[in-house]
Amino acid sequence: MAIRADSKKMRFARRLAIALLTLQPLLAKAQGYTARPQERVREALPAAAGVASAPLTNLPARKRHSLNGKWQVLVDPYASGIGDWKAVWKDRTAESKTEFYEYGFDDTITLDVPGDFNTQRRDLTWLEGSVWYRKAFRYELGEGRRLFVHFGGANYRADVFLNGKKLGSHEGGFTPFQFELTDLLQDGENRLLVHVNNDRRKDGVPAQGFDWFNYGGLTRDVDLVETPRSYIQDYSIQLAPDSLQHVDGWVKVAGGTPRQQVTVRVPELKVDVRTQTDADGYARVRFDAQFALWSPEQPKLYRIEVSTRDEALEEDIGFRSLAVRGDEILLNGKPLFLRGVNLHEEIDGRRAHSEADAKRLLEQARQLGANFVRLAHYPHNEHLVRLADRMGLLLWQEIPVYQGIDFADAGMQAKLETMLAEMVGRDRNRAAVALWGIANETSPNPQRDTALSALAQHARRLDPTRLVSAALYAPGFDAHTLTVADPLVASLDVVGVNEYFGWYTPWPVEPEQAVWKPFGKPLLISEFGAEARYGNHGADDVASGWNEEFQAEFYRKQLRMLERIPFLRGVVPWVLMDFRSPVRIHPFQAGYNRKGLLSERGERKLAWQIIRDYYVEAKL
Ligand code: GCB
Repeated sequence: MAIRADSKKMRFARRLAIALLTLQPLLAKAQGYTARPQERVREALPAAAGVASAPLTNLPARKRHSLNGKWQVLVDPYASGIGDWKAVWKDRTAESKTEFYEYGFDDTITLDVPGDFNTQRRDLTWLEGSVWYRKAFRYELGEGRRLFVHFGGANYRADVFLNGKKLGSHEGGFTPFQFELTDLLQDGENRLLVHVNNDRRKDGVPAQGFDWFNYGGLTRDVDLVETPRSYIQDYSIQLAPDSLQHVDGWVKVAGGTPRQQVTVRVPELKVDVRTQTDADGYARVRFDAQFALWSPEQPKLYRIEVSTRDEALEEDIGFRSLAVRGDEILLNGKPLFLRGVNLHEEIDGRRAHSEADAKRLLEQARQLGANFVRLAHYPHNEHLVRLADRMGLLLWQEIPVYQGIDFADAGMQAKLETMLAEMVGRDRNRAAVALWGIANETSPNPQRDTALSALAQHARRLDPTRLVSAALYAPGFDAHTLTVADPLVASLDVVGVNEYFGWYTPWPVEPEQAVWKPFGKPLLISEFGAEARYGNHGADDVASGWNEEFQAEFYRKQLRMLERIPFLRGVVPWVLMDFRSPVRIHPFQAGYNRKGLLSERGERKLAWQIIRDYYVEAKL
């Protein structure tokens, strides 16, 4: 943290006072919230994309002070402290003899951040309600510097306060957000208070019914991030669509004047580009280079330097191209088959959150022979995505548009677009991310069709360099023919289909006889799977036995069908590991969805080998 001499601090305070006096008429208009609203951004040049809050990109390269660690907490199951009655957010202590407040923080109840609250204290296991988190910190901010508090994710809704003043709220459990603290910092101690609520909501994304554990709390890293007055907010340094050597990107500089000089360098390739910001703070970046292209076989990353007069950031970025040609997916111009696996962000019966967690999970995927991981059913933490970049694992990343979304809700479209922008904004420079998933198992109807086709367009505006997909419900059977009739197919680049023939749906014909009707686009089987409890053995044709033999046979049969689909471009078994789900109430399930190829402890079921052989030996 910056420690400054007092005289400098006083000069700064004086200047600030003068600035505040000048700004008074404007400030008087700002009611209630004193924090600066998030900068509104255009996500891509030159497209007229929507607007969204824009957390700083590339946190690892910034001057940061981590707020991870123990936070004091107050458990508030009925969210009684959020209104004016208890007003926990005012964070008061009694000062007169007659005063008292029905809340208080001390060090006897604390929780680790990052981490879900449900698994850290027994009494919080089933909590779907509110927890107040409090952290005190001191920060000496130098003259001309800015400070932000950045949250990697808080499930589901967060209201953030500093020293009793509201900074703002954020909805959505899996994407980053931030608030500026610059003008609100106090000398000495500052108190950050976060009200996190994980109620399942009818208008939520996901909505009220979902097949995973609703881990609540400050589940991801929290950082104070310091920047200069004018700072690099975000950038996209990516190959132009359909090009293997031309970069067409942009850098967004916030808080500065137009025509600022921006430099982008790739020292290894002797690239040195100088460009200028426009009136909106965007500088376009174009150059050609002979890249060693990123691929799962060769996940080459280049050190990129982005700088202005005030700031210099470095980041490792891979360059690769993704495209669709007819029903093929092309990586760097060559046809690609995705040997995938689905993954939940869970490990050791808790929400995964660290790089070490990510490493354990992705290593398992690699041992299976996968080159592709579908991050179900929400954006996973940034550590994992960055690691996938280095390991050479392609990713499908999706927003939690899961069964039961209320597309009729008036605020829904804006919510979906914001979530999508937050996900894309965080990971737009990650070579690993190949597909943006916009939905999983939503039933066609006019409202949903309109909403999701608009969302697909929004994804393309936000990021023209990746492919847009969604996981659709299983096709219908007519005699031997399977037809994917969902109108959303028209809006997607790659069509994901979840099918559970042989588990939820009986096989209407023998797998070899099933004929999939082509629809002119690449097909991924984005889910297929059956349950088995690890170590449980029995007949391979009795589903209710929950045994490994049944699960293995399920996959053998499935592969007999899948091998016969000419336009199949990838398979993604459901799921890598057993995961917690309160809707799984059979004694053999015991609160776990048991469709894992591995148990929750990483033990290999028989089905693991079936998929591994298919991936490794068949050399697809
Ligand atoms: C699905 C869902 C997934 C479930 C899975 C299951 O279709 O997309 O979230 O967990 O089926 O096991 O039922």
